[in-house]
Amino acid sequence: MSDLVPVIRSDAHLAHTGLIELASGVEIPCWESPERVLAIEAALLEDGSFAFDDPTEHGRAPILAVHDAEMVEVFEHAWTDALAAGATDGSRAWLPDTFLLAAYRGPMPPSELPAGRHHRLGGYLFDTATPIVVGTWTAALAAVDVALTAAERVLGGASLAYGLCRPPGHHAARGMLGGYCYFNNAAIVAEWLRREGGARRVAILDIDYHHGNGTQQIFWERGDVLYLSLHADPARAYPYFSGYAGEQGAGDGAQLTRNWPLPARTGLDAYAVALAEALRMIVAFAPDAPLVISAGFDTFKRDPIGDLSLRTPDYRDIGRMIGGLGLPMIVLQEGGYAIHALGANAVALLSGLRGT
Ligand code: SP5
Ligand code: ZN
Repeated sequence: MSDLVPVIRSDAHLAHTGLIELASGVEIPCWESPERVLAIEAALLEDGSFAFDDPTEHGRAPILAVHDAEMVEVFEHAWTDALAAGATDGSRAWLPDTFLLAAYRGPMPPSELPAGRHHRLGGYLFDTATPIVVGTWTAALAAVDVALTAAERVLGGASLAYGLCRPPGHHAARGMLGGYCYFNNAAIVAEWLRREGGARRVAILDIDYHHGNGTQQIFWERGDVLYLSLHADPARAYPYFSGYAGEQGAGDGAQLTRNWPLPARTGLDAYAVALAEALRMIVAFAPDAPLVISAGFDTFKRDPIGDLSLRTPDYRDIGRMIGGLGLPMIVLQEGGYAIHALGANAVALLSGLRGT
């Protein structure tokens, strides 16, 4: 218990910074910023219970096990194609102006595609908050390596490891980017635990404020991966189109997806009731792999884009509840935008998880 908790982090994310996002049609600074990770690193360092390490490279295979190969290729080349076409001078992030919805084609068969992969990107993005700049691809690759290296630490014997991923991942689906997410770090780890880690059953617990639509979609029909998410009710909160209680998986995955949509201003008491239900489902599922935790601190009372009411000490209680399962844990950073409190919230959650 006095062992230092491994924290895997990388500087690659520093070159991923999008400048602006659109909120209700208004241009505002991106909430998802490099300062988020810097704040968490500073607090963990100050706390002294953590051992920092850089990730090792895992290549593309673990990404392609989860994501559509064409999406990956379009994402990789969107920035350089935009530059080559003169569509950007490089000073601002690239965002497509046109999005290919399923309804675009109607009865028409698939046709030709635009030459530039920056335009093709409109076939893979579901919102306007996922900008591409020169450092985005490298940062997204590094976030996957951060997550997989954290997973390796746990398979190697650590009871808990923290992957300080940035960009986050849980909104990225098999063939779709969005919600500040490019590669689904948690889904990639879960799939990697199955394929490379010898696991037969993997559970993912998502405690970000937002529904992890990407993770849910990827494992919707999977009998070997349990996906549980506590989040703001999508009837009022992003991503709006998934995360309702009736969504419970299908086929082999029937009953292996479960959502707890929460009302505004939910505090620890009601949160803990939902969490206890989720933990009981994890026990019943009996994973034979480390628990994968998608951890967001946008559930914090003062988060600028959230409306739940968790306070800093609550994260320690939540951590204690989850840690009480006695499973090894891979914690992956998702959202959280109250920069002044992110560090304390991360320290509180991780301390609770390790039982202190
Ligand atoms: C990883 C993650 O947390 N992604 C979240 C993406 C949310 N993007 C859209 C947010 C819309 C926020 N509306 C805020 C109203 C604030 N008063
Ligand atoms: Zn979030």
